[in-house]
Order: sequence, then structure tokens, then C-alpha cells
Amino acid sequence: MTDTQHTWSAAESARYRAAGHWQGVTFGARLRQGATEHGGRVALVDGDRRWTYAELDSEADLVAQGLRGLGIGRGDRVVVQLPNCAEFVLVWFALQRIGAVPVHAMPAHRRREIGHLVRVSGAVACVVPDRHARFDYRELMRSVRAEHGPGRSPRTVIVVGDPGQESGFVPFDELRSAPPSTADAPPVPASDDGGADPSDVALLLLSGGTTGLPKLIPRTHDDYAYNARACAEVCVLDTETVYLAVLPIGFNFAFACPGVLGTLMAGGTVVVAPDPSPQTAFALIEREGVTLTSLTPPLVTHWMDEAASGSWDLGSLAVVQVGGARLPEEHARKLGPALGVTVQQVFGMAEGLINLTRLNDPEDLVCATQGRPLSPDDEILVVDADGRPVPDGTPGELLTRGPYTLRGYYRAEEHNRTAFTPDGHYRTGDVVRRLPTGHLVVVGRIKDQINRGGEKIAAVEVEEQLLTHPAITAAALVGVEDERWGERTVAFVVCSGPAPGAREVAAHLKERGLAGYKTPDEVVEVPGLPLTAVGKVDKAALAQQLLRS
Ligand code: J2J
Repeated sequence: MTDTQHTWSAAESARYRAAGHWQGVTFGARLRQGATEHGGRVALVDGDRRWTYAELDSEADLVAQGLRGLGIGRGDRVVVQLPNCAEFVLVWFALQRIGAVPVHAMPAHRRREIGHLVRVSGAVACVVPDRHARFDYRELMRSVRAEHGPGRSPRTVIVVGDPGQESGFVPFDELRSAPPSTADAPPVPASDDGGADPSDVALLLLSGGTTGLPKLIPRTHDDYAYNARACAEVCVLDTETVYLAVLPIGFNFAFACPGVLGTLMAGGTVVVAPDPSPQTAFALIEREGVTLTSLTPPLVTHWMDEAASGSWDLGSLAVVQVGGARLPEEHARKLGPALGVTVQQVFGMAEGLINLTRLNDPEDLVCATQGRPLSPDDEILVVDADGRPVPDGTPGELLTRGPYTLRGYYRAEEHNRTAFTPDGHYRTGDVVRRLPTGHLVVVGRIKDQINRGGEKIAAVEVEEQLLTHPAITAAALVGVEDERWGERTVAFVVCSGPAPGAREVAAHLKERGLAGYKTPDEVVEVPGLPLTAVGKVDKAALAQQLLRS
């Protein structure tokens, strides 16, 4: 790909290689190695379907061949929007095998987000289910393509299930059953990875976003493999590990921290949970002997409640990671005993930096901090508003750079100028306190983003859409504390004429093609938006106003 001008310097790259962080192996080649080392072991379980490492490897070859037959090749971007199912993993490795680049979308995304992803990434294809959770993804793809006009981008839509009649829609099953050699599908060359270079972008992740639309995060083979492997080391994964993917598999946490990739790199088994309910998960834990899983804070209470019923044997489960949003200390203290597990807090970001509590950390650190950096080469700065480092214990913005933290978003020149310091530190927008042990406590945020139980909502994006409602003349989306979600969203709106209610607003945003989790939980009409001294909307005052009312 040609869009990786923001990258590590030659000196930094040499240092990360010398330290053994970057191993110079592509994901396509790693899968082949896995098949050699762990051939007969079970790699992947989805319901009654199972793949050994050897089978995963040969299936990736088959699907890769089908993808080539569709004209997809090295460097091409492909949006993958699948729920938790084996096909996610199969198509992901098949794309790696031909040097193509998966773009991780979430099942909850709709026309607006997917259209944006397709446009920014220049994706040639999308992979979607036919239907999932009462939603028809073929309809979604039809509307995305219609919006894109004459080029009908993306050219190809690969459908897991029934593709329907639309031209350009291809069933996934046809890819994996492609005959070895036909006129338009030449045999896969001997390469394991389509000739990809380990320093190439291997995948594009989605940022939580603070601006109008989510940014894309380029992750290279070298940096992402290090991310997954180092997390696997911290979590002491081995061939006996059975990881349950409960959170959406395309989410960085579930995919590579250590998640799916870390488990496969350790020779363990990945089990995909079709939904995150404790009932579904606990049945899989019992049946498959799951040892590790990862959750967001809102799931923790559901899991503890269900475990208290006493009707499940969770004896195999050793470690539960919790991250994505702040876990209340009280819940952290209860979770271990409730499930009979070791708890690990994870404060990570798709941009790179991962902090984790260590499995042998004292209970107070595990329960009251969000962990410490994964790598000895993660550089951490905690700074005041003028960018000056603050002493340990004092809250400040977290800045970071290191061997697996991006140096620039994909095709986002303007945003990159402010998202990074001149010397390449990423401005996380998170406010933290650092303890003398190096552990970080997340105490707040300066980015205009709301964290609704781990789902990130860029306030500006929703505000822009609210303003498209004919009655709304000004809008501010504010996060307020919430028992269940940690934060819920309140839209303060100024209206001309009768104010729309929450349901009308929800319908309007749905019509605009916005993902459902971005719908405000509450809509409050105000006569005007309060401003700060510098003329910005005073969101703190709005939140206060709500508390008083
Ligand atoms: C408070 N805030 C947290 C935590 C993330 C592992 C875990 C999570 C993510 C993730 C991830 C938090 N306490 N424990 O990618 O690999 C907030 C911060 C952070 C933002 C990143 C991973 N864990 N956060 O959540 O890219 O504000 O990644 O900057 O979705 O989530 O969001 P995201």
C-alpha cells in the first residue's frame, strides 16, 4: 500500500527488530507455521463446526483462491462486517494469504459508517452475513452501493449465507468450494502471504473517533503480531488455552489482546460465542473447557448474576479480562470470587497501547488500576494542558508511542497534525494518574467522546446528524453517569417549533443510517446551549443541569 508515510523511523524500526518485538513474519506465513507446529490440534470452534490448525490453513488456501478469482489481490482493502462466526477467522486469514487487507467493521454499523469505511479505505469488496439479529445486511450493502453511484463500490459483496439475486453478490460458500483451477481462478501461487512484506499494513481497525466520522488505524504484520504475542505472554497462553470470543470478534480487544490471534499464535483453541449472554457463554465454557475470555464492564454484572444461580460448572475458566471502559472497583473486587477466576483489567486502544494488570499483581492493583503498559518499549508521558510532564499521582493526559502504537491514521492528513505530538506521541485524550509501580488509573477524558459501556461515540458525529432534523437548530451530546452503561448519552437540543421526542430522534438517526448504539438515550430540549469563556459549548454545565433537574 502506498498510504503508510506515517510510520516508525528507520532507527526505531531497527530497535524494535533488535529487541525481538518485530519478527518479520506475515500473518499468512504464521498460519502456515501454525499448521506445521500444531497441525492436529483444534484451532477454531463454532457451534458443531471445528477446524484443526491444518484444516484452517488449507481452508484459508481455498478461500484465498476464491478471493483471487474475484480479482482481489495484494494491498486490496476488504471490509469485513461479520458477527462472531468461524467465517470471520477464515476470511481474515484468506485475505492475509493473498496480501489483502481486512478492514474491521462492527455488526452494529449501518449505512453511514459502512459507506464511510468503504470510501476512505477504497474497499473493493465487503463480507457480510445475509441476516443477523433481525437485520438484513444485503439491504445495507445495496444501499451503500446505491449511494456510491456509477462505480457501484464495493465491486463485490461476499455473503455468508444466501446472497439473494443482486449482481455482484457472491456466496461465501462458493469461494471455499472453488475448483482448484479454472480459467478465471488461477491456482494460488506458492506464497503463504501473496508476497506481503511484514512491514506492510496487515489490517485496518476503526478508531472510537472524536471527529465527524471514525478514522482508520493501520496496523502492520510486525506490530500487530507483537501486540498479540506479548499479550499472550502476559496471560501465559499455551496449547491448552481455550479462548472464548464473547465480544465482537472485530474489536481489537477480542481479536488480538491476546484474543483470537494471541490464542492461535500460542497453539490454543478459539471458541466463538454467537452472543454475549452469560447463558450462551456458560454453556460453551462447560462444553469446551474454556480457560480465558474478555468482557466489557456492563457484561460483568450479568455474568456475576448468572453465576450466582449456581447451575453452571465454570471450573475450567481461569482468567477473565475486563476492559474497554472503566470497571468500577467494587465490581472488580466481586468478580474474581463470583466466577472463581483471576481478574485482569485491560486499558487498551485500537490505536495501539495496551495496559494490563498482571496475573500476579496484588489485589489492590488489580481492582483499583487499569494496568501497566504491555511492552518495556512503550513510552508513556502524562502531561498537563501545556504538554509538560506531571509528577506521578497527578492526573494528566496520556501520550504514548512505541512498537505497536500507530504514528498516523490512514488517509487523515489534517487530523494527524493534531492527533500526534511533533515527535510522534499519540495523544490518547485519556486522563490518567500514574502510580510509582507504573500502573495507570483512568480518571477521565479530554476527548469529546462518550464511552457507553465500551462502545465509543464521537459526540460531534451524532451532533452533526441531529442538526439534519428540521426542527433542531443546535445540539450537544453529553455523557452522563449511568449505573448500567457507565455513561449514557443525553442529547441537548435547541428547537424551532415543537421539539422531537426521543423516539422521533431515534427514527431520524436510523433513517440517516447511523448505528443504533449512537442513538441518544435521552433527548432534552433547552432554550439555548451554555458556552464556556472561549465560546465552546459548555458540556459540563449541561451535565450539571441534568443532575439538578
Ligand atoms: C477506562 N477506559 C478504557 C479501561 C479502554 C483492549 C481493551 C480495550 C480496548 C478499547 C482495546 C478502558 N478503562 N479499562 O482496543 O485492545 C477507553 C479509553 C481508550 C478507548 C479506546 C483493547 N479501556 N478505555 O476499548 O479503541 O478512552 O479500544 O482510549 O475501542 O477506550 O477504545 P477502543
